[in-house]
Amino acid sequence: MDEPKNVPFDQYREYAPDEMKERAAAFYENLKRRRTVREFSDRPIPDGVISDCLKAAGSAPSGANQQPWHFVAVTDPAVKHRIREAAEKEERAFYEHRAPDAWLDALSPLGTQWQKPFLDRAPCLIAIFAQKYGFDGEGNKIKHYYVKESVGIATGFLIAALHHAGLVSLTYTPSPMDFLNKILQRPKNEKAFMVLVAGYPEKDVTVPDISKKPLAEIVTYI
Ligand code: IYR
Repeated sequence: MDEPKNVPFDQYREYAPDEMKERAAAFYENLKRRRTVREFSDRPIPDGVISDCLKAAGSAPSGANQQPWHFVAVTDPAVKHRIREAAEKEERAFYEHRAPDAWLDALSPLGTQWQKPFLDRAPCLIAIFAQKYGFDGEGNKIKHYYVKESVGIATGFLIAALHHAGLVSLTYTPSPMDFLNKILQRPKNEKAFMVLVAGYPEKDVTVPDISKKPLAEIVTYI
């Protein structure tokens, strides 16, 4: 067992209460402008932006700091197209056969359909993989803890980072997503968690007229 080694937490910054209030409010004001967008421009993302957003994602907390994630940033049009073809095959089966009516009803305000042109058009598809287990130096399997929670948090950081940079994203989850391992050559210990589509919104894009639950509905103070 490694002995724990602690170092001073120099990066911590305390803010005076007024500044704290201001920051908390400003962060919310910024984050609430984020919207999921389904129509993307084909404008490329400036160099280095996706890498910095991925660094932000990789800074997320994780079970036992195992960082059980892998991100594949796809900008190659040929690879994006293969993803589109494989995803649309699953989506078509979902919309035309597999989805129960109740699920289709729940989706109707979003106006989704099996065609996914954004998979070709958006400049970057970030495939996020969850590592169900890892390996030690000798190639033995290592159990990973709280994998979904960890990858979910990292994905949240990534969505917030993209928004902060002035890009939009779409949390896209075709089901099943096994085709991503094949196309992106990811190993068996990794399971696709989500595709985060990233880029600029299409010109004059519209978004569904939906709202978030009020605080009173989502919070209990005791
Ligand atoms: N994966 C399908 C269906 C879908 C499911 C949910 I839950 C959504 O919030 C949106 C879509 C699709 O992307 O069309």
